[in-house]
Amino acid sequence: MTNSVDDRLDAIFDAVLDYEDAATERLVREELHHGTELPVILNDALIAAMDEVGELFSQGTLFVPEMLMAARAMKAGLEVLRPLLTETDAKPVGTVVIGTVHRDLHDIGKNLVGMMLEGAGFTVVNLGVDVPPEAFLDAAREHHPDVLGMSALLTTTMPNMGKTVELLRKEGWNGRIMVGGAPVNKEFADAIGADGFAADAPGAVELARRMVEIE
Ligand code: B1M
Repeated sequence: MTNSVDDRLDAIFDAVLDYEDAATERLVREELHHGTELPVILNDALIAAMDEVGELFSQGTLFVPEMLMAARAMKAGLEVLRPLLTETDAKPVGTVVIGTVHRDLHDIGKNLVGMMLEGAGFTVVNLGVDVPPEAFLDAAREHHPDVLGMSALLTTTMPNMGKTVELLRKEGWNGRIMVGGAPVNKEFADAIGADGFAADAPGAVELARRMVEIE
């Protein structure tokens, strides 16, 4: 008997919540072989599992070590999808420097944004996590990106986006600045003087494309 696609997506969701790296990786691989669309696996299983983890953390039924283990399982699944997300025959369209802001260690969403940008033909320089404003400035000077992207997942680290924009502009860097991450919104982006906000990875690709076109 073959399980339905919903059952199989539930199994991936459960594997992340059971912190099973190997099972998550295997089930995602099998799901691709079943022909399930990549965004469905991503949104309905992997990201849905991380949302559930966040919910359980808020309720106090799951703690930081578990959150970390779930993130590791999610990353194992994401690695299976990486080649499909990054493969492209598009001509190079521009360069994006991307990083998670100072004092913030969340990188799953930022990495996903990076992968999708690569898939859309952008050259991506990924600075990692906990990136201080000065390091963004150094990277802007070194790589001359068309777009500089910042990610923040904590309300306490969002102000570091503003500090980075301030430093970049004070030092005369005039490229486009894009921000994103769960607590960030358009009003915040406008308030700190960023050029744009994207709510998710496909939105970030669309925004980066627009930013390159209007340069
Ligand atoms: Co953290 N954490 N965490 N955590 N964590 C959240 C963010 C939280 C919402 C959980 C909760 O309370 N429900 C909460 C933040 C509350 C707040 O400030 N509003 C929280 C907290 C409190 C903390 C700690 C402070 C906990 C503690 O120590 N007491 C601590 C802080 C550490 C630090 O950063 N200094 C902490 C630690 C961690 C781990 C390290 C254990 C781990 C991260 C591991 C890793 O990333 N390598 C972790 C995790 C996994 C989460 C949750 C559960 C999942 C995040 C995630 O990966 N989501 C998260 C709860 C949640 O988000 N539901 C939570 C999946 C990912 C695909 O989505 O990152 O939103 P997301 O990215 C999306 C969009 O936001 C957007 O596109 C992506 C794809 O669609 N996007 C961009 C992201 N960046 C973008 C950039 C762009 C454009 C779009 O342009 C440049």
